[in-house]
Amino acid sequence: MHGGGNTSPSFSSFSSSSSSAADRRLNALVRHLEGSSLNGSRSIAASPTSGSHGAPNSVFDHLVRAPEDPILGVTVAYNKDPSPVKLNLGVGAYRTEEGKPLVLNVVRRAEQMLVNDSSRVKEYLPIVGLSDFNKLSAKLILGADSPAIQENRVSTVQCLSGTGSLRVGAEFLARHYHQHTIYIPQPTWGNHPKVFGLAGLSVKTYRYYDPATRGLNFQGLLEDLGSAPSGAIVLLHACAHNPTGVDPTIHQWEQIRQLIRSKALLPFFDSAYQGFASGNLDADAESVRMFAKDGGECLVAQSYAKNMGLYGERVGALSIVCRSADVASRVESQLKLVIRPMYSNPPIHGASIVATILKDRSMYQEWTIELKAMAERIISMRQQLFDALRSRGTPGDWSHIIKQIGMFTFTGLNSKQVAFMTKEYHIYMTSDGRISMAGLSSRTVPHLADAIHAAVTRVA
Ligand code: KET
Repeated sequence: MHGGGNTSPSFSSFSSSSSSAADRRLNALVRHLEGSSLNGSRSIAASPTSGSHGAPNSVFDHLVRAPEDPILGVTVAYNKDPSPVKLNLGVGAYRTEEGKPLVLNVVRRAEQMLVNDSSRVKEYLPIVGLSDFNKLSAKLILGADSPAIQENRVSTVQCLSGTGSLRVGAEFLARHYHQHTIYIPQPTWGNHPKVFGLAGLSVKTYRYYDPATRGLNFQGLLEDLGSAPSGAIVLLHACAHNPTGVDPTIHQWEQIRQLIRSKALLPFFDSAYQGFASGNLDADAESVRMFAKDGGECLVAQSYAKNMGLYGERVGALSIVCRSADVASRVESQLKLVIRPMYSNPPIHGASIVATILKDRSMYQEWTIELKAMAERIISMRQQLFDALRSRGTPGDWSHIIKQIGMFTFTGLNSKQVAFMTKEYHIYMTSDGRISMAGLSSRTVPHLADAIHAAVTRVA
């Protein structure tokens, strides 16, 4: 137990990393690896002297091939398929109507400005990253008028996109927060349990999605968070829940907030899709802002992968909203100790692009217009797919396609139907039936609708 036995969720006292934290981390790692061994990613060590196929012995001879990642592995399989009609609806990455990746005009413009500025150098950034980027990122998610920002109660560090921000936040909590249980929604983004488990947190789930209604299981959510131990960490998707596309209403968010605060749970927001749910950056940040405004503490991991199309630049931020400026500055000092031995300091290019755009009024404006266009194209794909299934008379109620929001539709197709669609129609998607609407276009909707129709009529 850290924090001098303090059981309230506050960061007011710290101890340096102790052996018990290290033990927990190691145990979590072992548990994770053992769990994976069921899928064949770990095997019993073979005798180092027993060579096979006449090749010299390797100290890695005992390794079996690990399975591909459930999401990124879909792209690997897609790339191997020679079919001209193949369609990748696996990873959540935006494509144009022509099926091409999109670099936003405003991003090109910012990059051009950066390249033309010969005063720019390639020195290391500070451990916490680019200062302008951090301030602007906090403002983007918490709002320009955020009291927490005005009172200097927010500590923000630049991290390696959303994933890196979650991991740094998780490592920080495992070292310095008194509760090590994190509740994640069921289902959630497949990487969440691994990120938190490997950081040394103990992962539990709360009910979130109701397959019967294809909507939110609000009662189940309230019950599960209501029976969570005081102080437990709660992972919340800020908007555009992945994979379900189901978000609480504002009224439901308010009830969740009250429950979380009344039980002194610690909210950890994952904001990977700000602007993608509604097309409006402020509306999509409303859930986070409700929590930041009430004076309580929370963590927020932000990603610019989707909303600025900066996937491969790995640019994101972790903000920790604290009770006081003094706590926030101590939090930051400890975040530096998490980051320095992990990757020392973050890369400069992506964060410079973001800062250039966020600090210039006209570039910011241009970004919001391009972002809205992406969100609207996704929304129009929902309507087109829904209409296409209706016109085919595909059995079932497909209204969830137009009700869900964000990048994904959680179709309700089972893993056999998904496998059938991949085999017969060369359509690639995750086995849980999630499709990335951002990978679809008017040209490919009929092919997808044919495949779904065949799957639900021919495969149980
Ligand atoms: N959180 C959520 C909810 C999320 O869907 C993703 C990415 C991330 C964080 C991390 O994104 P980053 O690129 O680290 O900023 N999701 C898509 C890509 C992936 O799996 O890596 C996806 O679900 O397809």
